[in-house]
Amino acid sequence: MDAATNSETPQDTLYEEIKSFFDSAPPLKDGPGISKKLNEFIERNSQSTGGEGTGRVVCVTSGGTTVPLEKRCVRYIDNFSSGHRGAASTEYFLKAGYSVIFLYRRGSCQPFCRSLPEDPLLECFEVSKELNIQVHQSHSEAVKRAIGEHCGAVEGGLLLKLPFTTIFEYLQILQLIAMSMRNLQTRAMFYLAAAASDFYVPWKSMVEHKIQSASGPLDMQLVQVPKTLSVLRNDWAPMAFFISFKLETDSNILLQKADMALKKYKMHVVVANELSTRKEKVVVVTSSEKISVLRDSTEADADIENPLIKLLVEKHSSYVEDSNS
Ligand code: 9Z3
Repeated sequence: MDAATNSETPQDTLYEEIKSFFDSAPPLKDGPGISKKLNEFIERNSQSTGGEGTGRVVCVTSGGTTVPLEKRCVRYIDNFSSGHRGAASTEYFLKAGYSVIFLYRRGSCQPFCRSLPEDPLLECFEVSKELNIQVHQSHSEAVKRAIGEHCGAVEGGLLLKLPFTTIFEYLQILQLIAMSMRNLQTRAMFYLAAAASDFYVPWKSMVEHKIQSASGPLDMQLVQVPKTLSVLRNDWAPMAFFISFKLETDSNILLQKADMALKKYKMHVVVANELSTRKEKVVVVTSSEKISVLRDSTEADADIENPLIKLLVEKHSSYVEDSNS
């Protein structure tokens, strides 16, 4: 071992792992086009016009990342996330006056579509005898509202939607978003609800073609995805307000793990949720308190993201005020 290796800190090792992850990742399709959209979006939305949320931009990540097993990908590892949390939260952030960059898994739940049936095109529309297409009476209010609110947000320039599929695309786009949001300083927020893979197959050690089953049992090693949250927080957007999520299936370790994440990654808030109850209850963990947020179970249509986003907007406001004083 030489002297340089001996003096390497865990931080140096992390930077090397992250550099190697990005260097070996397949090039992002249309990176310059995405950066252009981001810069225009931030330019348009960074002026504060007085209201509480205005001039603030939140990056909401949503849905699960895939881990390809082959370069010409036939098979991949995936996870359960539906993207419901991210889509619903986006709607409430928009209502609170924020502009939203919605970084979502292709095909996952979309803002303003939650009240529509699973296959809106086939279930909401009907073809008349004269071959005109019209909205089915029973869905007309929901369709009008969804289209109206969605168009209002996208055409009004308040919602920018960027899709990803793989863990590579997710982290590459997240880096571009963070860079574009730097000048917003404390008015930038990251709300990291996506379920990002912990393990992956590095691109350089990935086979080109479909893995053959005739070769017997599959024996492959996955390596850990470098802890990008740490560089996102400390280097890419050091002034932003950070909210990450901690998901567990064992409720006995959930709060302890959320506390650990809060300290390790210097998050401002960690939202702790358990898989089976995630739509009913979450715990908002900060360095000074743990607040349970519950869905209003007396109302059939109520969702937990409504009170959750109200609370998080308050926390962000205090953060902005404290850093101004
Ligand atoms: C979450 O915990 C989200 O709340 C859910 C939402 C993914 C559970 P759905 O998309 O579910 O509405 O179906 N997201 C973060 C999950 C995660 O992977 N967190 C990492 C961890 O727990 C830390 S970044 O270790």
